[in-house]
Amino acid sequence: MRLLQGKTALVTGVANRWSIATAIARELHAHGAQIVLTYQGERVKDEVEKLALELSNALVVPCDVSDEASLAALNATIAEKVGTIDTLVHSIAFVKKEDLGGKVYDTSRNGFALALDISSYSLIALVAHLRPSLNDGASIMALSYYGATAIVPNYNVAGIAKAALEAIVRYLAYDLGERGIRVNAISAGPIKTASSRQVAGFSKMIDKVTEASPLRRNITAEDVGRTAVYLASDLSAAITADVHFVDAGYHAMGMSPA
Ligand code: 0WD
Repeated sequence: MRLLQGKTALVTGVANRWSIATAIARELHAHGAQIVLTYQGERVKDEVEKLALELSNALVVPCDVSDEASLAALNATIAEKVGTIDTLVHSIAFVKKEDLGGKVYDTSRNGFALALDISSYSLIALVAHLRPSLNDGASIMALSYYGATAIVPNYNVAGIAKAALEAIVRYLAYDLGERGIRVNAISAGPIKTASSRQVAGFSKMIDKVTEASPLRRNITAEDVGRTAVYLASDLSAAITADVHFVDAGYHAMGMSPA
């Protein structure tokens, strides 16, 4: 069944083939969605264009979420080239490497502001600019992590930024609910990507989930992609303001097995 036939999905955050956004774009496309990809800068443009070719020549648009002019230009390009969108995927985060380890009390004011700006405020900024291009009944989703609500050593300011992101998801869900627009977070288990490798001790986190989760396995980016299909589709029409865990159940464990 092509759940997303006739829908258009804008997917941010593709940096390379390991990006979670890459798997999400592939799964949305496999279920019939027309895809629009954004890329942050020239550094990743080639990789994103390569992916676009695989996805029925997806439209590729530059977008740096820290730049208001870039966000305004994205909305103008959407309006001109595809009209409106039904799905918006926020798969963006940035934290300085020195803030992904050590002590939270050593986080600089500037490092904190940068992390919250790119990883959290960016969802508000995207919605503010793309609001005219979002169809009523659209679905918005943002990628989060368990470190938003529980202590995950070394995740530090990234966890604080995810806590803000999850709160933003709830408030946007309220604001946009009057148009039937849904806003949810996917809280994904640990997946090896360019960003996650920056977290000190990251591979141990994967081992931990594999050993201690109810399903006794870790998750893949494809697991996240398929959840994104569900959240983008009408199957999840009554689900909003939610944080949906795709972590093999790890978040529900109160204690590791002996
Ligand atoms: O274990 C993981 N990998 C998890 C990731 C577990 C749970 C959640 N997540 C989240 C991340 O925090 C992020 O929100 O998933 C999202 C995607 O992360 P990813 O796929 O793990 O990482 P990556 O492939 O690096 O994509 C993140 C991208 C950036 O990549 P690079 O590597 O170039 O920093 O976010 C984008 C950029 O493409 N990005 C921006 N996009 C627009 N404007 C900006 C910006 N200013 N800054 C970063």
